[in-house]
Amino acid sequence: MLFETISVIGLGYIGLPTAAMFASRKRKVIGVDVNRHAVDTINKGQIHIVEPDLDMLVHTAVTEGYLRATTEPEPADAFLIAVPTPFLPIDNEGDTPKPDLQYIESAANAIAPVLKKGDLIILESTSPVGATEQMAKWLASARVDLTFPQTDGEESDIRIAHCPERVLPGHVVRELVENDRVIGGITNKCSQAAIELYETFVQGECVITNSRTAEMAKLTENSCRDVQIAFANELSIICDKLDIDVWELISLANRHPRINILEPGPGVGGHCIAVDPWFIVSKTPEQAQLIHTARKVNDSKPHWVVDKVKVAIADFLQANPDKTLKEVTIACYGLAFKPDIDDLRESPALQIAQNIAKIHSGKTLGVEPNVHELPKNVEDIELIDIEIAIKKADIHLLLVDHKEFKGKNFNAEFIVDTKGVWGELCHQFLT
Ligand code: SAJ
Repeated sequence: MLFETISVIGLGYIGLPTAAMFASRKRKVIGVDVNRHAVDTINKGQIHIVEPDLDMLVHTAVTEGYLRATTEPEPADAFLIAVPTPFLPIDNEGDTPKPDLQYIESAANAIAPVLKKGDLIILESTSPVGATEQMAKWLASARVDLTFPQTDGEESDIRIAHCPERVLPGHVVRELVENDRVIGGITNKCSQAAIELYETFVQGECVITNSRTAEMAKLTENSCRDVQIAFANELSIICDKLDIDVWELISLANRHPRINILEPGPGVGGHCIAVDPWFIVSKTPEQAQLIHTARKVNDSKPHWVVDKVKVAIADFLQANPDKTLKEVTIACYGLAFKPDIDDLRESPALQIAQNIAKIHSGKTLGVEPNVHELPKNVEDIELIDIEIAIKKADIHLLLVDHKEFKGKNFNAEFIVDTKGVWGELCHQFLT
């Protein structure tokens, strides 16, 4: 079987690099997205997202004629669905977030009319267990003239598999090629077809399982990381109480040959680690106790940091009785959701800076070397250069360990350091 034409539905952080990767192997790729701006940008050979090396890849793919974007699905031999799986709106504070499969359903309904016998459909979106089977049902009810693997097994007209993406933002282009892939076909032939497709560019091993295990594997990876970060975050709170430097503690414990504690921080952000564990919790609330608790620990960390800033403000005012609260300036260093990226979405650092700006009557400054301007809805935070912040601020709050902040040597009395970057310089060292 040769996949001459491959269609990628959803041209975001996963879909676009994947489409470009197939195109780089001289496959005809049709990218589909409902976002007209994204489609127009890609067709000009440009990109609408930030990811190292992707601009060149897309530019070459488009100018050589292997990649084209459109808003309407067209016939293809394989369809990869890489659309978001966000939460449904939450009614009450404290409710367990539940996954929203509407984008998968829309994608299934959009491609159904152009499907033909022999086509392969792969769901790449991170999904709750059972989502691939659900998608297969949506497709089957939209195309009663075709047979599907959930009912007709190996003899079906259409092949379906779940092959979750597992690439790290910032390293997507390399990891797409190098990482092993979990291949969860609804039948064995579905898995074999998916392997044939991925072998176009994947150098890692393609390992076969069923679709439900593949879904759970992806959720497990991100939940495992979330639980481990929660452990580090909890340690940082315990150490603060016991007057112990958590960074020194972790580096000592990590000298044990079987211990590898991750880093504490201001909380867990991004669109994956802070989201995916809820897909397990919402499905098995009674059983997923540890995973649920980890989510709560990580979600509570930004509030803890804000409380630490309140203490620092009180300490500052006590040491400077001539100053009023309104005259206290706080600088927040780093607003992205992790180091050395420009992505502000679901960022605990930005959440903390915004909360401080809301409760603090003085100035809140933001230093984010990776962005030129803040989103319009971010009010009350003045984006400024690091040197000016160092000079102007009374309280220095380090939220992200961007490379620009490391080794920055300045003398300040009131530092709240959530990443242990300025630890040695701090008079007031908080974790
Ligand atoms: N973080 C810490 N301490 C750490 C490591 C991370 O606080 O020791 C924080 C980061 O600052 C960030 C958050 O966790 O706010 C998530 O960052 P990350 O680098 O751990 O992960 P993501 O969200 O960029 O990408 C993850 C990856 N999953 C795993 O490493 C298991 C990636 O491989 C997945 O493909 C991606 O989620 C995804 O799309 O699901």
